[in-house]
Amino acid sequence: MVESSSVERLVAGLHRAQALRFGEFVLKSGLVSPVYIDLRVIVSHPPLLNQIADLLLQTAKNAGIKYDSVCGVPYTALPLATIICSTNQIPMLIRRKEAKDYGTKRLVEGAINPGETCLIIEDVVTSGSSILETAEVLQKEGLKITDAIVLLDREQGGKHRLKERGICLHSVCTLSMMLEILQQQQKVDAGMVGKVKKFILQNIFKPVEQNGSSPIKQTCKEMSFSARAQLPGIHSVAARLLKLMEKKQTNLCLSADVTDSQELLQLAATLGPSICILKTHIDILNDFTQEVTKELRALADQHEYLIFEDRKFADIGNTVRHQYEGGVFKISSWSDIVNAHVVPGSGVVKGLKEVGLPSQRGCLLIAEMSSHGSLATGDYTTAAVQMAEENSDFVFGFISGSRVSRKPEFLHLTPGVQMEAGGDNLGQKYLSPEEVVNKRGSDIIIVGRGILSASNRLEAAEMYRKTAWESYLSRLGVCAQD
Ligand code: S5P
Repeated sequence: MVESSSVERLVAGLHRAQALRFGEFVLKSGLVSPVYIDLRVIVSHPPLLNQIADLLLQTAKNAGIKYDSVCGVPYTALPLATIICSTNQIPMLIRRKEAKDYGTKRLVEGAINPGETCLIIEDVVTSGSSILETAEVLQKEGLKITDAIVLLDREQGGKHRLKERGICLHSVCTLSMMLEILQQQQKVDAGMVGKVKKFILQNIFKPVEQNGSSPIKQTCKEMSFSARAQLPGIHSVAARLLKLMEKKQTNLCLSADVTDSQELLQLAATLGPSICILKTHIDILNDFTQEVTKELRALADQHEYLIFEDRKFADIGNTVRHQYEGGVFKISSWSDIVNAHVVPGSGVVKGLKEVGLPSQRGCLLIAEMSSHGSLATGDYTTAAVQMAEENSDFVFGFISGSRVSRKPEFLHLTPGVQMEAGGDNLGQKYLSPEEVVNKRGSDIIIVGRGILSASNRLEAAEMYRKTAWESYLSRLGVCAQD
C-alpha cells in the first residue's frame, strides 16, 4: 500500500477536479448510480496527472512486479503510461482502440518482443473488461500479462474476474477507501456514503463467461429510450428525440417522398402525431418555396417530431458548408437533422459542423445502405462508426441496416422497411420492422412507400408505429454488455 497521506491528497485532488461526482447518474448499462467517476478530466490538471502516475508506479514497485514494458488502456490511461515510461525510461506500448478489422493498421504500436512481460495501467476498474480486452490484444502478439495496476477499483468484481484470467490487479485505492476519505474530509455525508456502498454491493459483476478468450458477457437490461436520453454528455438532438419517442410511443420516421408541397404539408399534419421524425427530400418538390419549410417547422413544433432533411452530403467540407446553410433551400434554418456520406473523409463532418453546431443541429452518418450491391460495408462501415465517435458533438447516430455501434448514445435509423420483406425494381431492399428493431437492434424505422402507397396513410402509419414500438418493447429483454 502507498502512504495514506498521498492517497488523501489524491482523493482531495480528484474531488477538486470533479473527477468524482455524487448524485444520480444513468450509466451506459442503464443502471442509475449515485456516483460518477470520470478520470478523463485529469489531463487538464498536470500536477494531479503526475501525482497519479507516481502512485501507480509506486504501487507496482511495492508489489515487486517484474515487467519489460508498460501499456495504458486507451484512452484515459494513455497519458499516465506515457508519464511513467518517460520519467522512468521504460519502453511503452500503445494499444490501438480501433476495431480489429479496421484497415491494415497494427493493433499494437511500439517494439513487440514476444515472451516479454507487459504491465497494464488503467484508471478505473469496474468489471475488468477493458483490461481484459487490452490483455487479449497484447497476448495475441506473444506478450505475457501477469499484473495490472489501477488507480481506482470500484470493487464490483473486476479484481476477481481478472484473477480468474491469470491477471493480478493492484489498486492504488478502492472506492470504499475513497468514500471514507471524502467523508473524513467532509466532502460527502454519511447518507451518500451509505447509498454508494449499497450500490456497489448490489452491482457486483459476476463471471458468467464460459469459454476462452472472448470478452466477458454479462446479462443486463437493454437501455430504454428514456434512460438513454439521460446519458451524461448525450447530444441534445438525440436527447430531445429519445424523450419525444418515449412520450409519443413511436420509433417511426416517415419518409415523406412526395413532390407536391400541399401533399407534404398534409402528410405532416395528419401523420405528425404518429411519428418521431419527418424525413424530407426537399429538392424533389416541384413547387418549393421557403413558405413550405416555415409551415413544416410549425407543424413539427405542434406535433412534436423532428425534421430530417435526407440530403446525404458527400463533398469536401467547404462545399457542404454552403450546401447546408445557403442556396435555395437553406437547410440548416429549418431541419433538425441532416445526414452525410463518409466517403470524403472527416472534412465533410467538420464543414457541416461549422454550420450545424451553433444552431444545435445534429447529423447522422451513412454507415450502411439498404440498396442492393451497396459498397458501404465492412471497413467502410467501421470507418463511419469511428468518424461518428470522433465527432460526437455533432454526430449522434447512423443510417444503417443494423446496430453498428454499441454505444447507447448513438441512435440507429434504418430505411428499407416494409411489412413484407422484398424490394423494388430499382435495387431497394426491404426488411420487416420486427427484423430491423428486434433482431438487428436498430432504433428507428424509416418508412416511405409502405405508408405512402397505402389507401389510408394514417392507418398504415399507425400499423408501422405499433409494430415497431412493440418490437422495441420486446427488445427490452436481456442483452450482452462488455
Ligand atoms: O440506404 C438508404 C438510405 C436512405 S436515407 N436507403 C434508403 O432507402 N434511404 C431513403 O429512405 C431513401 O432515399 C428514401 O427516401 C427512403 C426509403 O423509401 P421507401 O419508399 O423505399 O420506404
